[in-house]
Amino acid sequence: MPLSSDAKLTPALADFSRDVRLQPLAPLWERTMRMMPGSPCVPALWRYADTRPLLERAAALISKRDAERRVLVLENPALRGSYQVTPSLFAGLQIILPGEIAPSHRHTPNALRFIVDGEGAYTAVDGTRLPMSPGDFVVTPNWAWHDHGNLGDGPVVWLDGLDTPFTQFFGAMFRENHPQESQPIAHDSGDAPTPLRFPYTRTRAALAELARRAAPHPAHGHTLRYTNPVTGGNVFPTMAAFMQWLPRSFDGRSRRATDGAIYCVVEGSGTVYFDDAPHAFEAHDCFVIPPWQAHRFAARSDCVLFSFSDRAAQESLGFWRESLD
Ligand code: 1HN
Repeated sequence: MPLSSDAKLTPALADFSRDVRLQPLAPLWERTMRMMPGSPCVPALWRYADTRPLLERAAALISKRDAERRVLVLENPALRGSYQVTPSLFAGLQIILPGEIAPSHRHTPNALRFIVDGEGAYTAVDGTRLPMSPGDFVVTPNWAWHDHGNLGDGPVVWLDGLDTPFTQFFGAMFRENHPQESQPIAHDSGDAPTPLRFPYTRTRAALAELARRAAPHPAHGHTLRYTNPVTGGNVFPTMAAFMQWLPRSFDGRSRRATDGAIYCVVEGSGTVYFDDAPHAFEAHDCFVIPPWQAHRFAARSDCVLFSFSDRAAQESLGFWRESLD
């Protein structure tokens, strides 16, 4: 029983502690939990070379109708059984085959999709059909009806990011099915601008423009944050999303930040070091950088990296901090 002061564990104090705990009370001075940054979750990397064959097996074995959403959850190795990639976020890889429909529903968690591989899928969000191509980023705000389909001729894989742990934390998890499998479509966005869809062609052009105008940041290269075009703020109240470019041969400084982030490699290959442990990455690989985990990037070729994190929530709560080591 550690004591934070000079107090000695006398028989009287032990008696007192026992009496206190007979009621729903605890003496704060006996706590063992230290107040320090970081979380129980650990770094991890999921190679597409490993996840793609498993997604294909899932597609062969489980119908979209049975699964509702055919998702392999990126579960943090230190949080097995939780369906969480960090203590505040969910991430998963979803596969949809040609002709399949993922039926319409809505829920209180916010969701994002980042398209990894394959052409021809769409997601419908609150009456708008949004086409999805690799590198596109799509926003599904909380309580918006959403269903997915694949009008192409091959499988499509995307990364789902949700703030379900927030909703669970608050005891505010609600979901319901739409009466129809696919919600009625009022607009087909096609390539028209919508605040819900960020096409890769535009993001990539903006990154190239940024790289022409400014020197790379010593730790994170050239970074863009996705913003809501109406508010100018983050795309969700909880989650922030980013696209970053590491120039070829980039050798970044070590950094840590309090947001836990999930990365998806869009283009290129390189290495992320967690403390000093190297994890090589290729296009379509995903990895998680836990809160307050020291990490640095090295790029073998030009690398484009998508990421999302709980930084939006942390910033609005006044919690977010970053340090260059
Ligand atoms: C969900 O609704 C989707 O709509 C994907 O595609 C993943 C993970 C947890 C809860 C709901 C989707 C999800 C999810």
